[in-house]
Amino acid sequence: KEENGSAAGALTLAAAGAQIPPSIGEQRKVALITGITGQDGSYLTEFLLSKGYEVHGLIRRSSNFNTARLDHLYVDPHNHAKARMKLHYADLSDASSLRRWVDSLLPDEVYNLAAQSHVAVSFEIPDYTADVVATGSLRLLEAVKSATRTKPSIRYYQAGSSEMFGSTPPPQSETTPFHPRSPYAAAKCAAHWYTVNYREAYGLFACNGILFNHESPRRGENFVTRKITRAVGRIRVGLQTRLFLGNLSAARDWGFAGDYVEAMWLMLQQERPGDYVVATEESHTVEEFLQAAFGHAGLDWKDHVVIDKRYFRPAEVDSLKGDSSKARRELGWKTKVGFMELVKMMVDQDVELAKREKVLVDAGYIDSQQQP
Ligand code: NDP
Ligand code: GDR
Repeated sequence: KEENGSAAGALTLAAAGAQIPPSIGEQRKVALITGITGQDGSYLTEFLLSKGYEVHGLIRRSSNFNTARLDHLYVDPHNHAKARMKLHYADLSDASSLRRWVDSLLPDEVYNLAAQSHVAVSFEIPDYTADVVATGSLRLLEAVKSATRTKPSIRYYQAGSSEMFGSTPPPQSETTPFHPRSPYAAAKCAAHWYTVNYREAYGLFACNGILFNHESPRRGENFVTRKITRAVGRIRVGLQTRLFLGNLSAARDWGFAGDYVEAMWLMLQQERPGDYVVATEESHTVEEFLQAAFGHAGLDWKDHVVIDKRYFRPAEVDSLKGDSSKARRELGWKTKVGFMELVKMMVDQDVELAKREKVLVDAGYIDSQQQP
């Protein structure tokens, strides 16, 4: 993979699998995704490519390549005939970059997934979190609004979060009041209302997905589920003994990310725009996740977990459990992967990953890595 020197200054990738041509007389749909290098961005890209879309992703500059979750989709950038995924540099903090790509691509659908998405980190960098999550969404909405003068049919998806419900008790639905408990959640509330406002004020086809936690083997390693399954893998092969965690009594409604990106797309295929809760409607504590993950690997979590105050948050969200009846009824969406299946999928993959790490550690190529 290398940076190409084309005028667009973009990396060009394409689905490794089959080329899906548009039907005769039909134009290929174009999607623009912010946050394409993240967990959801990679699943959404796979999903849209499988539907025959041309996918453009906005990535931010990094001193390291940050496209690891997309590498399996990579095709030589010179293979223009097959390139259906293209990456461009932009940043949610840079309005001009957003406007440039929206204007030049005039996409059919815009998915705003980019965010400083870590709740605990948002207490450390509140100003930056607000700039990217709240004002960044506003910048993108402005770019889309402006582009609708040329192409009125552009549709916009905003990645909202169950964190917006915060301390409001479950079950949480579209009509449940928000009570955010972190700078991240407050910023997501602002983005939510900007999106509603642009729909009401300018008639924009704009939807808020209020997604509950969704995980996968591609989940960032400092979110609690993946932190646990990475530790299980390493403990299983002897690379780690202890796992430091914070509050084990918080309850979350955990689903599979691969299922949730379909709901994003379905929202943009409706006749009218709306806001939808997407959840499994089942809730488990962090301790239950631990029990399930360690148990699946034949381990006892109590032998390894150490409570570390550092991982407690200044304000916690105690209990989340969604009511996604509107999404089931109007979108025909339902979750496919259940809690135990999700835990097993993540543990199995992380045990395999740890086995590969162990080979490199034993050969002296890498140090036994510490947990994030
Ligand atoms: P990730 O943290 O995995 O991905 C976030 C993405 O945003 C990455 O591609 C990241 O780029 C990008 N990004 C961060 N800052 C900027 C910036 N300033 N400009 C441009 N891009 C930026 O998140 P997920 O995939 O898990 O979540 C996707 C979205 O859904 C987020 O908005 C998140 O807040 C929201 N959400 C997630 C839920 C979940 O359970 N996963 C639940 C509800 C909402 P880089 O790779 O360079 O870091
Ligand atoms: P969350 O996910 O805050 O729900 O936000 P996270 O996995 O970070 O925390 C879930 C719960 O686990 C507790 N916890 C720990 N969390 C982390 N990260 N690390 C620990 O060591 C640890 N120990 C206990 C937390 O206190 C919390 O209660 C995720 C993100 O993806 C958001 O972007 C998204 O909007 C919401 O889900 C829905």
